[in-house]
Amino acid sequence: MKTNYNKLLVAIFSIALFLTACSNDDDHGILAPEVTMDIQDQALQLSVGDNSTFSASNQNNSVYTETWSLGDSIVSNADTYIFEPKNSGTYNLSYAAVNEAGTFAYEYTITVLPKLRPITDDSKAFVTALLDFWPAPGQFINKKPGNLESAEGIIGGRGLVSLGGWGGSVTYTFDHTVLNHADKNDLIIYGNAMPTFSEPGVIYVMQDDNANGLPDDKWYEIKGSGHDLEGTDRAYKVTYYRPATADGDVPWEDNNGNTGVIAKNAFHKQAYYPEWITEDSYTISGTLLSDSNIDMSNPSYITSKPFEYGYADNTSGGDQIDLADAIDADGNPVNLSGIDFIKIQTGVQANMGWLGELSTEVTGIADLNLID
Ligand SMILES: [Ca+2]
Ligand SMILES: [Ca+2]
Ligand SMILES: [Ca+2]
Ligand SMILES: [Ca+2]
Repeated sequence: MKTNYNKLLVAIFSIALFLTACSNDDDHGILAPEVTMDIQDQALQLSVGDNSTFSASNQNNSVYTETWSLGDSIVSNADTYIFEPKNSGTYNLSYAAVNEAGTFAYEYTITVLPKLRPITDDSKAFVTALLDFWPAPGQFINKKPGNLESAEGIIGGRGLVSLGGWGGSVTYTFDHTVLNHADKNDLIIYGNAMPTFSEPGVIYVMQDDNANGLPDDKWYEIKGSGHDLEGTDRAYKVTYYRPATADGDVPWEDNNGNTGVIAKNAFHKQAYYPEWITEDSYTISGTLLSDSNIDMSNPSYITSKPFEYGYADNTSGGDQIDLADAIDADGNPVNLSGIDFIKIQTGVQANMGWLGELSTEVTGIADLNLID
């Protein structure tokens, strides 16, 4: 009897010990994270230049590891994170508090809008500053209308600048953000095209997405009607070489191995290779447009019919451009609220005999909605 009683005591003690061990294994005294977020709204909107402070508060003195992630990147392991977006876009910010006993998680979707420069009573319709003039060689280069003075001549109004052969470009800014109005054209680019003589220039636009006033953001091409034509190539490159003498033709080679020259003609005797470029060659990249509209079958009456829409120096009277036609590098449409910078680049590569090389001219660039 005594023995049985001792066995029972041992059994009871063992069970008690087992239960104690079990309960210790269960939590070690650990509490699952109980957290509240000071910003509860999970869909937020900010503008570039704004910042927002996110905080998580521990509600039960539990001990845990905290992680703030922006997309796939961990951005903080503290209880607070200051979000200062440098670019517009949609951001996913997530917070997690984790320990052995559990996880607390919270997610935000933050829409960051670009900072638009407003139109004021003083805003000018026409571009207000030249940012870059980088022509290709050509018959008008190194004199009017193909010099720096010509490029500056369309600031604030009308003038005339020629960009030289394929790839030559000029870049300007406005004193305000040119808005992309829904279902409306937004820009007008004046040139000197005639009904049977267009010299289409590709148009690129940029939003000052990081709001620093510099054109260091992304260029988007305006998709014109020549985009899908045979011969259009969005990854084209040409290298121009300084000729041995100033009166020589300017040789070029493209990234497909083709070679040619910007040929001298009798009307323009100056050097065609830009004199201010100190290197003996330079390479330009951009979009090459199809030359299928050019008809040289009658050498004394060479014609270059316009594309339907979407280019500079294309139709007489000025080319209206819809910012809704902007596409990214992959050809996908982009939804721009407005643009701050514009670049125009000679788009067709053609030697038109006695007329010389095809070269885009620009005589004015304006916000269509500020033109009376
Ligand atoms: Ca528009
Ligand atoms: Ca910028
Ligand atoms: Ca021209
Ligand atoms: Ca022209």
